[in-house]
This record gives sequence, C-alpha cells and structure tokens, in this order.
Amino acid sequence: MDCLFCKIVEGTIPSTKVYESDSVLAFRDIAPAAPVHILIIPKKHIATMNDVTGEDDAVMAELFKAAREIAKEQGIAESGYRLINNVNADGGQVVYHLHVHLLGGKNVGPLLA
Ligand code: IU
Repeated sequence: MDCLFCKIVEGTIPSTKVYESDSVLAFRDIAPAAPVHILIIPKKHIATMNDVTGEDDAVMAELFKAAREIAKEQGIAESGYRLINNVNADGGQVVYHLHVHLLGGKNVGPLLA
C-alpha cells in the first residue's frame, strides 16, 4: 500500500517522533501551523474516520490518551490546544491515513476564523 504515514510507521520515511506506543505514533507536522503541531496516528492503516469500526475502540482510546499525554509533555495542557481530524475532500483531508492534529503553543483562535 502506498501510504506515506504507513511508511513513517515502518521507518522507511523519517519523522520527528514525539510519542510511541504499541498502537499509536505521534510526530511533528512538516509544515507546522502553530508552535506545537503534532500528528497523532494509529499504526494500523485506517484511511479516514469513516473507516473506524468497533474493532478500533482500543486504538482510538489510545490515540486520545496520547493526545492528553503529549499536550502535558509539551507544556500546553493548561494553556490549551486544539485537536482536529479532517475527513475526506470537504474536510480538507490530504493524507488518507487517519490522523489527529494537535495544535497549540499559541492562542489558535476561533475555529472558523
Ligand atoms: P490533512 O488533515 O490530511 O489535511 O493533513 C495532512 C498533514 O500532513 C498536513 O498538515 C501536512 O503538513 C502533513 N504532512 C507531514 O507532516 N508530512 C508529510 O510528509 C506530508 C504531510 I505529504
């Protein structure tokens, strides 16, 4: 499968990892939109949020646990941060391997500015 984020999971494409567990990986976005911009992904290939099934309950729980822990570790848990998941074309999804953006380190403003 020709998936960029699967290659990052495999290590054939380098990334700046900030968190790793058995089922989840997080790394810095190459084009950061905020001082902290981290992508949190399931290691398993899931194309979009639409493709999540009941079998993925544990990995999705792990993904949001990673978000909480990374925010704390980055020192932005209390100041605040935004989690974004883009789905398909109208949602602005570019990479079709499910990922949650963690954005913070500044006031990211209203959602639909
Ligand atoms: P989107 O939600 O699919 O639109 O976001 C894809 C993100 O992946 C976007 O913020 C890119 O900057 C980021 N990204 C990356 O971190 N490394 C890459 O090699 C590529 C995209 I291509």
